[in-house]
Amino acid sequence: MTTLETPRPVNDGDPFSHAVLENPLPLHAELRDAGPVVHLPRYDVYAVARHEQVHAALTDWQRFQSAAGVGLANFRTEKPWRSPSLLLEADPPRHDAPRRVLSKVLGPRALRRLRERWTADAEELVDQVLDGGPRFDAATALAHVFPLRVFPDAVGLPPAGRENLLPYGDHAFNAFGPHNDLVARGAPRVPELLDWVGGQCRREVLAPHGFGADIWAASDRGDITPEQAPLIVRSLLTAGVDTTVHALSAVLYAFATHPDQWRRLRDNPSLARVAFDEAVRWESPVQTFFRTTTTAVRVGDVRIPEGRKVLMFLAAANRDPRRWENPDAFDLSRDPSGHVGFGMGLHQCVGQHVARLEAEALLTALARRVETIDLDGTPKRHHNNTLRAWESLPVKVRDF
Ligand code: HEM
Ligand code: OVM
Repeated sequence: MTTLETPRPVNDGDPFSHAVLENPLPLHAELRDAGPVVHLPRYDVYAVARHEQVHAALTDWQRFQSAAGVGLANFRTEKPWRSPSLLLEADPPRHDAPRRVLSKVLGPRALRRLRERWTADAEELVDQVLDGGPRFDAATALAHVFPLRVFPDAVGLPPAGRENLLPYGDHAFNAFGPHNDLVARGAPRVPELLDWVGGQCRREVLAPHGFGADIWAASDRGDITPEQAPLIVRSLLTAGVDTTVHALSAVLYAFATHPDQWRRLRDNPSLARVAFDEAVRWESPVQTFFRTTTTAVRVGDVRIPEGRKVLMFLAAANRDPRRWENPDAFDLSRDPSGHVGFGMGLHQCVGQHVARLEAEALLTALARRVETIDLDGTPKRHHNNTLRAWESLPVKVRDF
């Protein structure tokens, strides 16, 4: 052996263990500090955790592909648990048409029609919850409820079976990780959930107006094929619920632990959107995604061979002190743009305007009625291989 070889940084940790899912911050710091890229022998994958390298991988779809899956499973050699997403798990040119259609369907014009209704729905929900008294669970009473009140209606789903949406999404996000106990626990319901979700994507089942109908209309125009339409609807049902639920929990937790920032939002409700993006940076409801190298790639001094999985730590990049001043502070006066909580580049979240509108509606409604919001007991994490989530967030508010 020559002594001239640069040692490849290694980390023995398991990003998907319960200890790390409970508190991933120490592992994130270790990975960032170990170097621009770190090998994880536990899964034989490469990890990037600094903002610079995460951003670079996200925007280099030619060398860091998605079509081999954005989870640990390599679709070149392993059968996916469901047919791959036409958006998330596709590369150009196949990614292009579905992406164009969904960007339009979820774009500013479509959302303008929803704003008034979602604002009224948020006010009604906040009134209902506050009528029950000043103590409640902000996760189960608000964050878990609001997206389910507004989003399935906007898609045009029938009422029956909506209780399947969160379990389906939870499993889908677990399935990006290794086959650990979290995946095993979800597995028994997979056939039933796939069946139900598949059924909801059919044209006859969807309301005549809504995101679902708009996707089918795009197939009438020939922008996508009729075979693609149901899978694009499926993307909404997979990615559109758990993400916003946990992002709303994140922003509520942030405010419950930063009373000075709540005060600022109350004084200036137009900060609601910045507050939400800052919470997405700070908490990163979607913690990680993988890519697969299409060629040998050099990152720093390390050569990643072709066909290898690279784990991108969005959450670690979003708190990288090399990129952010005082990264651990939840601070409405910072400019959070450039965070990678919604990804970056070609696959950057196509539903981010939907998420921001939900957050703006709920935060504005809360700011109108709630003077102070404090933790009222110990919050409890929900563990998921990809999502950072709360199962319970007991709070006490002062209403006025
Ligand atoms: C893509 C996060 C809400 C639909 C993504 C990606 C991230 C993300 C990180 C990039 C994936 C990649 O690069 O491989 C989030 C977060 C949300 C959120 C944190 C809430 C705060 C939503 C909503 C919808 C949605 C509400 C649907 C209405 C999608 C879809 C993609 C995507 C379809 C794939 C886009 C593509 O590959 O071109 N999201 N998302 N997301 N998101 Fe979201
Ligand atoms: C999809 C999708 C997109 C983003 C996230 C996601 C489960 C799924 O297109 O199915 O997570």
